[in-house]
Amino acid sequence: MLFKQLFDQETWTYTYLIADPVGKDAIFIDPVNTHIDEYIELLEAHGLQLKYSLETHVHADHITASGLLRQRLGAHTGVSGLCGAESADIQIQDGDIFQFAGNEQLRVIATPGHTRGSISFLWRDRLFTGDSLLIGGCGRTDFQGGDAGVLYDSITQRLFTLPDETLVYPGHDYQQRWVSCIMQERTTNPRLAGKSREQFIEIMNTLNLPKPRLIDEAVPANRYCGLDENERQDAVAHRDATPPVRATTKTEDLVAEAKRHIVEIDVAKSKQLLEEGPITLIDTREESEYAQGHIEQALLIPRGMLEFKVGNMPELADQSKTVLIYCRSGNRSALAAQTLQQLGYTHVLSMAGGFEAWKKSQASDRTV
Ligand SMILES: N[C@@H](CCC(=O)N[C@@H](CS)C(=O)NCC(=O)O)C(=O)O
Ligand SMILES: [Fe+2]
Repeated sequence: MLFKQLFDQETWTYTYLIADPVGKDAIFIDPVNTHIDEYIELLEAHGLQLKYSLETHVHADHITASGLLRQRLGAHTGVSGLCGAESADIQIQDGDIFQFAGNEQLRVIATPGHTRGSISFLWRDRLFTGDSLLIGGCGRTDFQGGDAGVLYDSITQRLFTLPDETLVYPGHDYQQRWVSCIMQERTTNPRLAGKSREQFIEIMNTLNLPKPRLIDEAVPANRYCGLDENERQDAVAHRDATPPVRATTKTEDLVAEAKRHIVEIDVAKSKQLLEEGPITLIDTREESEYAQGHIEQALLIPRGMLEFKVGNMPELADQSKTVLIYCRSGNRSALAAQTLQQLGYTHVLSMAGGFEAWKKSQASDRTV
């Protein structure tokens, strides 16, 4: 097998290539968009066929190359179903197994904590931890649904229980270290070795790190596999044309599942509530859609920005205030409503039929 650890100097990110030089199947883990040409050259040099481009999480510090690899090479993109990146081909779940190169298996271990959707991948004796476990450290837990207690549980219960000799390949290293192993991290990682859950939480909650430089750009873009707004339409078209590669959750299933957990109201009821107030109205479409027309008092929070913006908006400070969300047709808003509920909002509503239905009802109001 061919295994390469690649490094992005700008963001200190490691990208991994695992490939079969005979059967030609290849997988990328955490590719960085600025290296797309280099990746293609590398694959071509070995005559490889890129089967999957997978993410350990929605990154905050760099933009992924997954969307470009899908566009250029037809690779299937995969990211955790808990990341809100519905344009990815595969919504990865804990325990999933990616079969490649005959009998090779890449196993998914959910390791939430750095972000809600963080996962690690295990291939043979090699563990790709993303930012869940770094060499002598771990990812921060102060954004994207991060939680220090949850990260402690992920690391101690899911990763430190793997065989001692398992090699740890992190998502970053800021001191030019390349690889570690489970025993080394379990016994010497200063944040974890001999530390209780409470001590770990205390350490993580007092890090006071500055925001990653690219966070405002990277998080929304990575929700769309790193593609910009103009490229996203193609991405969706590609997704729909992609035959299911494995029995994992597709976007339609996620929407149906969300709708089982949230409350939908029709346009007439929405109008009534808006008249009665007080209520926060959110438009969760993209900026370009909002610019072409929106409901007057709606706040724009594109779906990809939701978790990220929620903490900074005074209109959303009170989690018990009613929030009504709409999108174009009612699907994205259902997912967004479920996300807000998971974040602790208690009165969240999604407008069935979305802005399309709203416009129709305005038109019929006028003809009455
Ligand atoms: N200086 C870097 C910081 C990036 C950063 O905060 N990285 C996250 C991972 S997305 C982290 O957890 N870093 C751990 C640390 O800095 O100890 C930047 O601006 O991009
Ligand atoms: Fe990260």
